[in-house]
Amino acid sequence: MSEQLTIALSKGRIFKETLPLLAHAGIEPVDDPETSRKLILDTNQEEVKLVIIRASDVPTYVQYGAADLGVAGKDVLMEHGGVGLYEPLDLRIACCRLMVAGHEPWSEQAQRLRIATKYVNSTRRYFAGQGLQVEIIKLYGSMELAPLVGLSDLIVDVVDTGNTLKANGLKPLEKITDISARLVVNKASMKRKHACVQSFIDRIAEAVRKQEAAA
Ligand code: PRT
Ligand code: MG
Repeated sequence: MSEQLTIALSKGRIFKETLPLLAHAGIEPVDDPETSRKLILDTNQEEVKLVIIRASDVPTYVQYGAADLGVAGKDVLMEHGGVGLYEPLDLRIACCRLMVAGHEPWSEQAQRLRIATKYVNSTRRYFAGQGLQVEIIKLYGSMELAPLVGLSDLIVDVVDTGNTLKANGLKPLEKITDISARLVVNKASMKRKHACVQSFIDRIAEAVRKQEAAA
């Protein structure tokens, strides 16, 4: 690899679960983003840098070419819309489900449902597909609180173990879709740095296959 490659990642589960895949591709960060305040991390490969940003900002950085590649949840990508991005690889990490949750199943005769979520586009699309016009209340976090305080009838959020729903007296009601993290690539980088980007994708794909085989 000789070309400069910038990879956008978010802290937390995406970073943790992407590390072994990067390691398989021979890339190891020099700093730990959980303890370092640096937003650009060097790696053992001089030409590879990691930029550490909010999960929901990853598609935007890659779309505008501020990063050549990135790792983002399918939930985030569905909201972003995928403009300017290729999505060549399902990394099969950070798996969860996008779900409708609430106290009780909703009935058809209920008045216009109020749904709290940060996934406004996916929520509108899903309920429109059910022939339901709903009122969507955009939140940025702690969606589980909304039905408890009467802000909404339902929520749409990602669920892993379901423990957070349970702890707040909510039930998973309907699965909208399965979610996992995807590798995304800036369309211009895919052309301009083709050999380098393709070789990175191939090595990560092999790492995913090995990880799957070992699971
Ligand atoms: O935290 P920040 O606002 O910066 O962004 P973020 O919350 O989107 O980032 P992060 O790191 O929490 O999640 C990154 C990606 O991981 C998401 O976009 C999903 O694709 C994926 N993922 C996988 C999850 C979960 N599992 C998950 N459980 N994202 C969030 N959660 C939340 C869930 O909503 C619940 O509130 O974690 C909580 C615990 O889940 P349970 O069901 O195990 O209790
Ligand atoms: Mg979070």
